Amino acid sequence: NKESRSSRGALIVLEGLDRCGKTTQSGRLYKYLEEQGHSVESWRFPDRNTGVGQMISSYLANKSQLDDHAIHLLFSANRWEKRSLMEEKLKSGTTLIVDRYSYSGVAFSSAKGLDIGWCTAPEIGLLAPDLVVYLDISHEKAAERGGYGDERYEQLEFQKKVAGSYLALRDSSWKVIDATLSIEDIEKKLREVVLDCMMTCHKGKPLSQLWL
Ligand code: 2DT
Repeated sequence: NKESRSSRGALIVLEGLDRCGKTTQSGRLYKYLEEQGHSVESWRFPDRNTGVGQMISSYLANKSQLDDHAIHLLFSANRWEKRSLMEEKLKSGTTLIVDRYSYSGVAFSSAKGLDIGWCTAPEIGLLAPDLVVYLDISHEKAAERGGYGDERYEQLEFQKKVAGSYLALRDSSWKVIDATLSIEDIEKKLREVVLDCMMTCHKGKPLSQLWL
């Protein structure tokens, strides 16, 4: 109907340590929402398909070296290059499920020792998520799941630091879900918070900007 066409989609972000189940849950959520007849897309950052994304991908695979600040700015640029499309999609009524976003940017770079204020600066003005879901798991439990690949950040000690950075970034608006629950239980909790958020956006909650 006309009303649902003119209402906007929701910007849903999933965050958490490597192996916390973000990708599995984004996929299941996407499938569910689509089956329910919603207009929905599944996104992820880094988006490795762009030119900037290819530089990031090569860095993560240890095929190139970059200064910590430089790679931070590339991750940020990778979000900026998708910003207008993101806004267009949301305004035209499409809900976006995004696997990692600005918080990964700040958490991973500040885990290397970069100043948090410096890390957030280039992120100012990106679209603010309507919902951030944090899939909560300790770095030890995540590592027990195995399947850490060979990418640069997939190491126990570093993931421990990232967990600390996420903890510093979390605020009361984040929905924290215990990532050690069964896939089905997590999925159920996720659906609840997401449908609730989509309803608020549908009712006219305005889009806002990050870190302002
Ligand atoms: P995936 O394994 O999820 O593809 O992530 N990262 C990600 C950053 O350091 N900064 C960022 O801004 C983003 C979005 C997290 C690849 C790795 O890149 C890290 C893991």
